[in-house]
Amino acid sequence: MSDFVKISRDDDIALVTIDNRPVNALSFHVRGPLMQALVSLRDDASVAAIIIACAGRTFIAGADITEFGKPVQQPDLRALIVTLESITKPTVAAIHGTALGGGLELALGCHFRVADAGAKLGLPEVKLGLLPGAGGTVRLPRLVGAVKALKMIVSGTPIGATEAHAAGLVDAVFEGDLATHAVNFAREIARKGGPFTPVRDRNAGETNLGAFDAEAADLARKARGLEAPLACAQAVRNAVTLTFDEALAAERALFVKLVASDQSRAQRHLFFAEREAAKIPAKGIVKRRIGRVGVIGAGTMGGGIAMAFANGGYPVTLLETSQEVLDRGLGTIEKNYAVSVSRGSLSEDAKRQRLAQFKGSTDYADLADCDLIVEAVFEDMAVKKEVFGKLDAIAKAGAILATNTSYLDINEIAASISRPQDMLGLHFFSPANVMKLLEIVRADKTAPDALATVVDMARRIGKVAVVVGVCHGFVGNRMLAARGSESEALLLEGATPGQIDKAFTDFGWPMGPFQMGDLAGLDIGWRNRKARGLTAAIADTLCEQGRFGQKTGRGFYLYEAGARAGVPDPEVETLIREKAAEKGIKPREIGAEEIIERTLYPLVNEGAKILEEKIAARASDIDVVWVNGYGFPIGKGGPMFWAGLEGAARIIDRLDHWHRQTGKEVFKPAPLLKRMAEIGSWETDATG
Ligand code: T1G
Repeated sequence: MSDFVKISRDDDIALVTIDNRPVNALSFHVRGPLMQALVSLRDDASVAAIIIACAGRTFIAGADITEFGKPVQQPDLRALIVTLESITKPTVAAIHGTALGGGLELALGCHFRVADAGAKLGLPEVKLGLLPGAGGTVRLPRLVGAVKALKMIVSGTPIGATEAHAAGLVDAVFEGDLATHAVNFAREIARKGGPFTPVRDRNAGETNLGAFDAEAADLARKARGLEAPLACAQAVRNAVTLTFDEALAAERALFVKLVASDQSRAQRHLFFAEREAAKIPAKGIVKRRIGRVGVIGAGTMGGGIAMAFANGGYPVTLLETSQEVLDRGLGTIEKNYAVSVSRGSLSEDAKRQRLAQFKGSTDYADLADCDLIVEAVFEDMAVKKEVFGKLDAIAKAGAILATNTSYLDINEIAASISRPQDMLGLHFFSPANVMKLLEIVRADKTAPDALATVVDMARRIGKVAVVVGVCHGFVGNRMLAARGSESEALLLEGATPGQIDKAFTDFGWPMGPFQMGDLAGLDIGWRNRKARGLTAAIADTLCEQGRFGQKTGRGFYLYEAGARAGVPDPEVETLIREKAAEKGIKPREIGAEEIIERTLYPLVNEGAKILEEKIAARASDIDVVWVNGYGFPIGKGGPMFWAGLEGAARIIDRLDHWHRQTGKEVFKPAPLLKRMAEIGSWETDATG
């Protein structure tokens, strides 16, 4: 056999074990030996049943994503499943960990599936801009029905073993030694005798196509320009309206189209980019232990951060200046968990467990046993320095001291304490208990072990971590400022908030900049501008009128009776026209293309500058920031990946045009952007 596929026997039961760590992906070097094993066991009369299992922490997690876009090496996964289904003796997949994508599709080629109680099963290909390409869209409906299959495949969300058993996807669920249970299960099945019906020959049952199509239409509305969800729905519909072979052929055609698409390349880029972002030099570094976490500030950010840590299993000491403010903060946290319980996303028991993680205090001394302390106090340098002065006095040796500042100079704060090596930034995004992105800000003197410790911690609390350097706004907010630098000019020159927002939503953003401003609160930007002596004629006037957005019922849009979606406000449009007239600007028609050029091209350009300054280590890190922190459309892979799709030369040409028109620095093409146009890569060092 091979190092990757081994056969063992328990008398007449054959156990095929795949061992391709870390996730048993069905790489080429697995598929060949697996095919040989299946053929030999199929033809071996002494074998009564065949079990397919995996070594290590999980069953097969899918096809090998690194092989996409390269010539397919035979046998491919589909050929393996055809061979598997030609076997008349009983075949059983023994699933632990996560059976995903091609892994679950292989299991669907078996007559039976048994699972460890903690196992998860899913077809997440849609998250890679694909659909299950080895029969998953045709076989899964035959076990769980068309609508359940539709939901599983279009969402890409795995289900647990118990749910899978109830749905008919697995035939038995076991606790304990799965291999032994699987052998006993297989022996019993073989004893009872066949024939054993392959999944392909089973019936998907009655499908109410009206209900199916309604469900598919609802899912399509959420696709926001992504092709894969629509293809998934079509493939599942084919499974219950065409013959098996016709549906399989149609699935293949859809897969071939998707795998070559820019959207799938973008989403596969993001899959690896997120994992790459968490890789920092760790050789010889011993991470510090984080037992208890202290959070200073129980407001919106502090409360959300405290919840993020409690959700990740850390005990939290939450500190506020007074009992009244502390109680209010803890009350909000309890309310947030209660909402999750009412929505069914959290059990009562889990809510109790998480609340039990919290200890409230108004005394800094109570933070003395914390291994990590995060402050989320008012964004003011003097206030931050006062807080860190107190922490410097009471925190235990080796405790990591983190600031949640979104743009203040962390090096300046670090210079004010005796232990700058223990200091760094943890820039959470609001709501901190929900948003995936965590910018980990490495200050000049941050110790490598402190950095490695918090990168590891980020994974435990379910965050997507990106290590960034110190500058105003780090990566995300600095680029956001560049993206928004022309917003007022576009309004004054004739574009309405609705037209600008529509250009963004048509591009694939969940919402445009004015909708986002109204949602977050226009007063936040107003406060930032005042702190930095900046002005914005229209936005400042709106704030002076108390129009802060949704929370005041009026911002750039009007929100009737607390509606979430705003409607255009004639008063705002009059204000814009008045301000334009004051500046002698004659309004004109502004198209979506110009809006994108004057917002997203500066965004890319600022990213190039950030790379030049080594504030971000990789272009893909910037993509991870923007997709996970700001809703950049995943089908475009993030601003830096999208620049490759758009064409760096075109971006430079248009930036030059707007630079000539406006003289603004944000339009001056960065040298690295010009290099990207020449070599087609963002690599900043000579090694490329
Ligand atoms: N192919 C190649 N490498 C993979 C991989 C895969 N399918 N899955 C993970 N890796 C690498 C990953 O890059 C990382 O590498 C290491 O394994 C550990 O991963 C035909 C077309 C299984 C839930 O989409 O969701 O089948 O950084 O850090 O957090 O229809 O990995 O160590 O060098 O994520 O414990 C469908 C993708 C493929 C599942 C484990 N399957 N993987 O999470 O570890 S397409 C998927 C995951 C397909 C068929 C279609 C997760 C995980 P490195 P990790 P983890």
